[in-house]
Amino acid sequence: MAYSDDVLGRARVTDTAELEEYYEKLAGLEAGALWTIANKIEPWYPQPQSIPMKWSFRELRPLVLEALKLVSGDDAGRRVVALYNPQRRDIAATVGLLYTGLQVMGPGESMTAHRHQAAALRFVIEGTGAWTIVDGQKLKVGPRDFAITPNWTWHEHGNEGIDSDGPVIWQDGLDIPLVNALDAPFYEVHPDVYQKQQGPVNSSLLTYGAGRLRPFGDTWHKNHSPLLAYPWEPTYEALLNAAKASDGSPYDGIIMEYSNPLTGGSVMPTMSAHMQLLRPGEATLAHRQVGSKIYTAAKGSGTSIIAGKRFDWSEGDIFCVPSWAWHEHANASRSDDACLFSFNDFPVMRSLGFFREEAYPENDGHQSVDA
Ligand code: GTQ
Repeated sequence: MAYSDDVLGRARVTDTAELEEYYEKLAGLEAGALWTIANKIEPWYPQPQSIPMKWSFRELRPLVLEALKLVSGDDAGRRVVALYNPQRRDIAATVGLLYTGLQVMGPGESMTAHRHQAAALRFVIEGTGAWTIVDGQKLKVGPRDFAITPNWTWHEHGNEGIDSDGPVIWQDGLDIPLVNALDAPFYEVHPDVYQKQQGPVNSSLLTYGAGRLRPFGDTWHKNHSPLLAYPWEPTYEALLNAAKASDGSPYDGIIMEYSNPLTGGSVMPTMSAHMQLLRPGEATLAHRQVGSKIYTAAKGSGTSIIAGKRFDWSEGDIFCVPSWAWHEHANASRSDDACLFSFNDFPVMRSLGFFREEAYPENDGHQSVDA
């Protein structure tokens, strides 16, 4: 594949004084000559404005906790420290059209109910008292649990711990920048401020949590998973079991997608999430995909090389991989496993026919690292 623009079929007009004058006349009519921007707006391959980044949990944590003293949950709406990619601050994106942030809730706190067009997911980083009510269903979530708030579902959350339990910090992942890029956002506050809890706690887990078994004659018809919470213990167990049976992926180690138990597909139509296990000493090969990914170091420590840049991570750190960026991961420990949680916009790419995946072709599948 030739990437030179100096070929037939690419714009290669040399501007002259006469053309400049012509462009000005077009600009005066809010129009323009396509050939001046054609190669920019139709690049050969994805050119994300987002760059690979890592946010250190050790550095962010004290600032996240400081927000507890500075703003009340009610005034802030959600007390969240958002993570921005430098060129994407204006659209509040962490990478591509995905957003993430660290939300903190003190013991006994609860936030009011609302719903929005954007879909949300949660990954609990620390604290034991977290709960959320999603469309009437109360879910309790602990460290490394994953939960979803599908788009336009009523949701509110809080921390029912007592003072000695300490605050909860969980990671929010939303497709806000995507929804806004499509000019499709809506938002509503709940007419009763708080929802009424319906049914027992974790009822979706009680109903749909058995994996291979599904309720016979079930009439669930929504476009998101009926299972709203995915606890850590069975997730980790599934990874350990799979590691006994297979070598997993050369690019991702042992990797599982949190799936809709009825369809086997992604949990929500715009975002999917994974948990992956890197065995002691494991280093994966590099690959790239169309789609943006946000990772959280869930367990252990390691290093990822993203677009030739090295990022060391340990528990709680968050890092991102822009679309079409080469990336590979390594577990830093020779004795302990490491786990990475991640979420992505692959369901969007797949449903639009945009998804592609490629293995790094040179150097035995590993990138050279920038000095
Ligand atoms: O919990 O609904 O981090 O609406 C940002 C926007 C969380 C939420 C965020 C939100 C939420």
